[in-house]
Amino acid sequence: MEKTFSMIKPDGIQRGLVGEILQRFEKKGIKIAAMKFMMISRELAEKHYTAHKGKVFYDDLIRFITSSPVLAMVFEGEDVINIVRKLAGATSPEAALPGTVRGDYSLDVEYNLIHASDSKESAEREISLFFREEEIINYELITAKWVY
Ligand code: RTP
Ligand code: MG
Repeated sequence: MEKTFSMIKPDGIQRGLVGEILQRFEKKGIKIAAMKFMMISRELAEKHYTAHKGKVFYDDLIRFITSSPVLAMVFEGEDVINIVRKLAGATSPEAALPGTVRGDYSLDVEYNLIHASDSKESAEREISLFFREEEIINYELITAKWVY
């Protein structure tokens, strides 16, 4: 089973979309392995978005992600990295398809509600940035045998 890092961004919290977004992942059958409601420090934001340092949107992105709480999460499942990216939707609002979180609820390339790791390497890096090992819960999801 694969793990991925995902996060409901400040706009998702402020717009009251936490339940709506989480429900999509739960209904899909994806297992929640960890969850933390938190403020992101500037230091953590810079580490998380290090790949974007120097881009025109970088300063705005750091300001946005540290402006209000986020819900950081670890999801677990088969091919879950790709699947969570698909459910999140494309970055730009005109490309994000209906049925995805961004396609259904976002009109902005920056305020796009959700983050999802884009590769196995990113997932491992981001999980370890946000969670200590003991915060990732290893348990049996009894519905799993009906999902897989
Ligand atoms: P994420 O990392 O948050 O899952 O989003 P992503 O892979 O779809 O997009 P990425 O290229 O990694 O960009 C990270 C986040 O930066 C903001 N952004 N703003 N103003 C802009 O042109 C712009 N481009 C990207 C978005 O919040 C994006 O999710
Ligand atoms: Mg990204």
